[in-house]
Amino acid sequence: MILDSNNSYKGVIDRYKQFLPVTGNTPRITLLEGNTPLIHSPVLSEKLGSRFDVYLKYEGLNPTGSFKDRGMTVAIAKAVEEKMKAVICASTGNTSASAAAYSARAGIKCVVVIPEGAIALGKLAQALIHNAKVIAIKGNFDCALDIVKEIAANYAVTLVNSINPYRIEGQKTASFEICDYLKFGPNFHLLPVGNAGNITAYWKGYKEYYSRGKISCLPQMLGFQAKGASPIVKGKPFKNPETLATAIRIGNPASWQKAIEAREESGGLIDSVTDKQIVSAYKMLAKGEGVFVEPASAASVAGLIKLERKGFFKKVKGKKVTIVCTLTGHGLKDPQIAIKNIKRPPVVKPKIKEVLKISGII
Ligand code: AN7
Repeated sequence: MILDSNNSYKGVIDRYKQFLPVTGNTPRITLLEGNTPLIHSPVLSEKLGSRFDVYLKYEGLNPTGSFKDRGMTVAIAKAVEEKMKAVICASTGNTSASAAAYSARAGIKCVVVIPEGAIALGKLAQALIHNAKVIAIKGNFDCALDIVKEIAANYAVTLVNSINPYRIEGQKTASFEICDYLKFGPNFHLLPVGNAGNITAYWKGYKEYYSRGKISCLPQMLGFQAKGASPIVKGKPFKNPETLATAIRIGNPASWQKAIEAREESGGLIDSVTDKQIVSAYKMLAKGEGVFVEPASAASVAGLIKLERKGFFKKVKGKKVTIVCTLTGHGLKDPQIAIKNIKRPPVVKPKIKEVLKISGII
């Protein structure tokens, strides 16, 4: 925890103001987002071998349970500074939850357009309880994004999807935190890719720290799409993207070109992982590391395991190799997926003997 002289943490705008497009006039609309833990992963580090240290950047611990809050605090603060009274976004869920919460905090109107039936329950609940105007369309995320872009271009409402540059500015603070914590830049950074805003933001953050001399090595950016929604990997938009990781069910990413730039400039890659690989990593994180994430978030770890199996890391030089996987959202966002992947608990008579018999204690 980073504290100021009053022993209080004040959120990402305050902590990284010299790197952000904010002034003294920018309102601090914050829920104390950021400052998330970088958790060492013994299981994954061991899997890769003694030269490797794998860390998990657990973004599920942000106020609304996803990394979106870092960008939203800046986007909403700027909208308020610019005297806007309403914001709008399309969303696969987390953007809407974050936009709704920060709009409630700012006292402005929030409109969200979502693909009907394709949003995890927890996220929908968040948007609704924060009093956003939630509109479901009979279409997918890409279609919803087209609609809100058009509305924002013609009416007095600010678009808060990651096309909004303030979103990217806020989200780059995750890279800063990682470097500040490690005291150097990691060698590899893995993360899920949906609309490709986050990979754009992380890469921008790393480059800024590098150019200011805060780190002396830039990571290779390794992004992972779900196989059924992998337009960047395939080199063409997907008309009907499909994956159980609904957060990244996106067929035509807005920051496509920026993701390609991050890949090329960093010497990294963008690959895909199957739903099966995602679920396997999702369960492994929960069971092996005690870290509960939503399925889309597990794409980074699924990607790590896929690359490890292909021998990718064996070819990496260096005595010490540091790898960071971003876990973008909390597991409680999507309780239905969790329930689908576990055995229902047994029901027994309320007797000590009965409980002991199946408890595994004796
Ligand atoms: C948990 O909420 O696009 O590549 O509308 O919720 O920056 O899009 C969410 C994306 C990864 C992908 N993990 O990030 C939305 C939305 C989680 C996410 C992504 C999302 P980007």
